[in-house]
Amino acid sequence: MKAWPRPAVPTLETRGGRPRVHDTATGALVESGPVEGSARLYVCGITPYDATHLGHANTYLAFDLLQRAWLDAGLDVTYTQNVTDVDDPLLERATQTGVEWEDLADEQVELFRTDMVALNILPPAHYVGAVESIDLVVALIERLKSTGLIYQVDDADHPDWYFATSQAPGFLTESHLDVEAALRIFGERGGDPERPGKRDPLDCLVWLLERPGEPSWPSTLGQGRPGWHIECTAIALEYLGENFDVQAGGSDLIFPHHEMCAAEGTAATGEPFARAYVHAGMVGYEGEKMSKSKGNLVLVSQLRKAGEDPMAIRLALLAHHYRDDWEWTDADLAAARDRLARWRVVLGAATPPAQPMIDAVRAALANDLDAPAALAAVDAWVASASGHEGAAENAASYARAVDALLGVRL
Ligand code: 5CA
Ligand code: ZN
Repeated sequence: MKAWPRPAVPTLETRGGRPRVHDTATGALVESGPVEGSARLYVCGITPYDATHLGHANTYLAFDLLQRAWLDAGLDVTYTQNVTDVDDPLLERATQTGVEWEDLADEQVELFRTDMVALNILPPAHYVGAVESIDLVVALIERLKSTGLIYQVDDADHPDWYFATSQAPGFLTESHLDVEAALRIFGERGGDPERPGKRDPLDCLVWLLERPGEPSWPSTLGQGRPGWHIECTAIALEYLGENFDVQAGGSDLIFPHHEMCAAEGTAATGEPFARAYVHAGMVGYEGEKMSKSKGNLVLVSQLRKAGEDPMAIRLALLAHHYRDDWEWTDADLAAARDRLARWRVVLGAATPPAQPMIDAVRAALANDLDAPAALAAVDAWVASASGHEGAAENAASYARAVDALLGVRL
């Protein structure tokens, strides 16, 4: 699938260090990325039926900061993102609204691309849909058969294929949930713990056999379509390989999604799936998590249509630490507009050297992508710069650094 155009990232005169990020699996801050070479990142992409709300934007922005920190440390980045372009919620929405599911997906993916461009978010090198990955998914399930962990559910009408998650090495070491909590959350987030005929209630679907009126593809497993988790496992292994640096997404993916991906990936390769699992907090609105299913959405495209500067939207999101859960209000945007205006005032002015501020921004971002601390460092420099003696080149270095490290174009 085509991603979106890559914006220029200014090169700075000095280099930052490797960032540390919070790894969900160990609960610790870990050095992320290799010492040299290419950092490998997988961020779970959208299910394209109602994009792009500010929660999505916040999650992709968090991992955009991670990429920028790696680039600033002199590393290359290999970034892969999927698109869940065939799955139950997409098919249900298409049926409800009387459109073809492919058209709904195409339209929403295109909207997502334009939102990502507006927000100055770096694109993945591999932007990969589930539909175009059917062969990869089937090959991975076939490979997993040798582990004895793949079976058909005991259901004469629909003997769908499952992965015996609960017997897989390392299962529940990413989320650290106990079985009771895992069962409850599995049922809430697209799982089917109650389905009769499974070996264990936590086992997950990998290949759904054909259902009337639903899309399906021929395969050695029978005519059908992929389950959700195996889609990301197959795409990540193909485009990044095993034991890649970071698997990322919102915290709603800690379980079951990333736990299942890790279990499938580890069972298939005998190696850890990812080195670290990094999760962004949930953005809420009007008292609940912002979600398509609840319909309490603020869309990036709506704000843009209303004339909002995308850089103000970006700053409004950056004002919250990526791991925090928080609730969007109009005051966030008003404060971001003011900040953007203050930051723009010093452009072209004679200012003091920007390097101490750049060092402070780098230190903040290297410490678990602490964007609020980075914004505070820029605020302090901007405040000290007004009416100060100095040189115009300093303001140019400042603008380059704010673009390169924070993705804010002044
Ligand atoms: N296609 C799957 C991942 S493979 C999926 O979760 N799609 S999604 O469209 O529901 O979400 C896309 C990304 O946005 C995921 O990383 C998800 O964790 C994140 N996300 C969804 N809702 C929110 C929210 N309210 N706040 C922050 N991030 C969110
Ligand atoms: Zn995913």
